Amino acid sequence: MTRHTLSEQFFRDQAQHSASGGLSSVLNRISLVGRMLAAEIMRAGFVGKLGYTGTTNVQDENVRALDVISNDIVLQVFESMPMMAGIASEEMEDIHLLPEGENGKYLLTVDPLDGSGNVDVAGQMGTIFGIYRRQSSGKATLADFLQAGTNLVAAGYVLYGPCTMLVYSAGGPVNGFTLDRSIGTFFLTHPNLRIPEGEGSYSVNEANEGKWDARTQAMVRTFRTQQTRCGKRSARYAGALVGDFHRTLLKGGIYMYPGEAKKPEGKLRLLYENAPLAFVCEKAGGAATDGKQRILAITPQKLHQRTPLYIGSKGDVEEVHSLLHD
Ligand code: FBP
Repeated sequence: MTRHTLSEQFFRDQAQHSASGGLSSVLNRISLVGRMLAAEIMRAGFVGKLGYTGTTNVQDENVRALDVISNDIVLQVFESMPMMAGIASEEMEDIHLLPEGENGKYLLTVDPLDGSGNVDVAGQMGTIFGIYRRQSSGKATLADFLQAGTNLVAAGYVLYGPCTMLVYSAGGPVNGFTLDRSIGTFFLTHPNLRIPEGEGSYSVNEANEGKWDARTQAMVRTFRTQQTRCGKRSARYAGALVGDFHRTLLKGGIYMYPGEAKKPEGKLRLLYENAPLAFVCEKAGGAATDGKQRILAITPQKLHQRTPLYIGSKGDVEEVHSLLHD
């Protein structure tokens, strides 16, 4: 098998999808974040980094040591990058402007460690990222970050599991790279990923059933009792959005995080979880909505805005819509 490296793919992206040299450098830094975080996760158990810090973040969630470490790694890697103007992170209340990035043309939205609840059970986790071009000049402001996902120039994720993978699109096909830890290099292993139709699992936290409205309960029951267009299908739930989405991307099916009667916006964040994965899913031939509209068409009003998420095979997302609204 020809072993294309990430760098070689960047140059292909540049040629095919007018990804400028700056974007390739940004993606290269994302791969550095992935390599550094993979190493931190692997040794966390040896250095007492599996637990909590005793603090809570802007999401009012208990913060784990690795949440802080992963956010710090993102800041370190991009701190001295002149083409990056600023970062919006799940772990930071406000946008973070980069000292060297006054004239930078890119913005990074990131969930540094998605699924961090899996830290102490050696479960899957991930880093989710989106890259935007600034729409203004001068010092970046919050308004620069509040862009719809249709403006994304690149997006993807790093998956930390039995292997470490980087999956992204720079506007063209979705390509998956696997880290060869022995030499610290990502190699192309999953070229031009396309999400299968008519097969695969459904993925939702069914323990939340009592919190959903009646239509949502009935819709999920249709999947559970195998009465959907695909008939027999398994339930799978990794407890980490990146892990559940990656399986859905490769095997087909759907991941759902519905809104709840008391929390209609649901749990997952638009800017640095739902929109980047929706970008990847659509580039692979799938669909992603909030149960009504395309995730990518939603312009965020707030940095940490949440939306329900239905993401996966186009036919499954369409079936969810008809079960919820017809
Ligand atoms: P964070 O870990 O970054 O907060 O992400 C939220 C998340 O952990 C997703 O990765 C996962 O899919 C979901 O929450 C699980 O939520 P729940 O435990 O309510 O099913």
